[in-house]
Amino acid sequence: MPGALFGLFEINSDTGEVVTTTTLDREVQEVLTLQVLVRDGGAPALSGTTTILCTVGDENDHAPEIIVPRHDIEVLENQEPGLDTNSVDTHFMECIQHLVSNGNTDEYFAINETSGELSITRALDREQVSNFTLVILCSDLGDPPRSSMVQLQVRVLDDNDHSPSFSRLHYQASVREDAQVGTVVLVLSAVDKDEGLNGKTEYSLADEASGAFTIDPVVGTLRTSHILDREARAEHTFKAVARDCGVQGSRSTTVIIKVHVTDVNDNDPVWEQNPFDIFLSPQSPTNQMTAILRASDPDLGPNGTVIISFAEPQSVFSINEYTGEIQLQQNSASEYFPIWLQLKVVDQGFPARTTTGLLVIHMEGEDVRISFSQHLYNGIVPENCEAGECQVFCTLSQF
Ligand SMILES: [Ca+2]
Ligand SMILES: [Ca+2]
Ligand SMILES: [Ca+2]
Ligand SMILES: [Ca+2]
Repeated sequence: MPGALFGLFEINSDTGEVVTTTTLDREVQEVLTLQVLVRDGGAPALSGTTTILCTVGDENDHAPEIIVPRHDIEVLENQEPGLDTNSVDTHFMECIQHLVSNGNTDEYFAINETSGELSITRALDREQVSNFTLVILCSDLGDPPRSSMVQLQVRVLDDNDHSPSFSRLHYQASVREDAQVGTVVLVLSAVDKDEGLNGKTEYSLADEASGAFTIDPVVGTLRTSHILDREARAEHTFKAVARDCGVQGSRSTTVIIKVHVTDVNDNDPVWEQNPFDIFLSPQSPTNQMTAILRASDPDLGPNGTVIISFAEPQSVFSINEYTGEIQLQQNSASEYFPIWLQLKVVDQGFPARTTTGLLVIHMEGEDVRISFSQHLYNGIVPENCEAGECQVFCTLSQF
């Protein structure tokens, strides 16, 4: 009979079979009420009515709908497990089961099967895994079961849990003592695995009281900051510090640096005594040591090894070039005393440096007289010097 549901059903007028003419939706109307009229063929026709209650059976035709507050989640690393990271809030969640179906690297996450509450199973380590793409599967228990999926991006926020790490346990380097100011001695490198400022390293020096070295705070280049002097200090030991820029408390690492200053031949040999006087008597024996000349050189190795000799070859005296021993070689009766002999001492550096000296040999009973202590005096007088302003001193000796 005509009604609200007219058109949804039709009836076979011979057999009385009622069939649907369209698809029914339980979620629109669960119970349908039909009025059916039956009439015979007599005259007058007799009729009757009846009511059919048609219940639309449930079919699991809706997948669960998932609503999440946000798809991007941020979690700080090193947080204790049990702290909720987020809840997957669901709708139409009758008998819904939740499951992390994908992206759960190393099983860092767990989801409450019924409530959908997502949590971490242990502390996250950003330096190990910094991002997760979790796929959450929500299923109902219908027949057949239906499910929906949602994708969550989890970004692990950095905690400053790493100190800068130098590439070596300690550093050693050598630098020439005549290196120009600013010479690169070493380039330090420290790595900090953290992110952003937590991983940004700055370098500085500690216990470097001499001020001979500086370090570039950004790139770690260690340079000389003034002229070095091996003879004053042959080795410098100090520390370098790499500190991160963590805002919530920085972390640092210290490393020992040893810098060896290598020698340069920058010192002339020095006589222990100059001029050097020897006093002979007519009985002085030949071929025996009469005196020892000494000279030293503060440089290292060959640069500081000295060889002593006469400036000009001469026959009356000999000199051992290594020990400085002077010997009378022949009878000196015919000589005029005192005798002045130019000496030289040469180091073994390259190039070698030379210092001259004077040996004065006296004979017992020689005339006492006043003489200049040196044969040759060197003086430097600046140009444009006013008269009487510049002086050169010559010393006299009395014998
Ligand atoms: Ca750090
Ligand atoms: Ca970290
Ligand atoms: Ca020297
Ligand atoms: Ca030197």
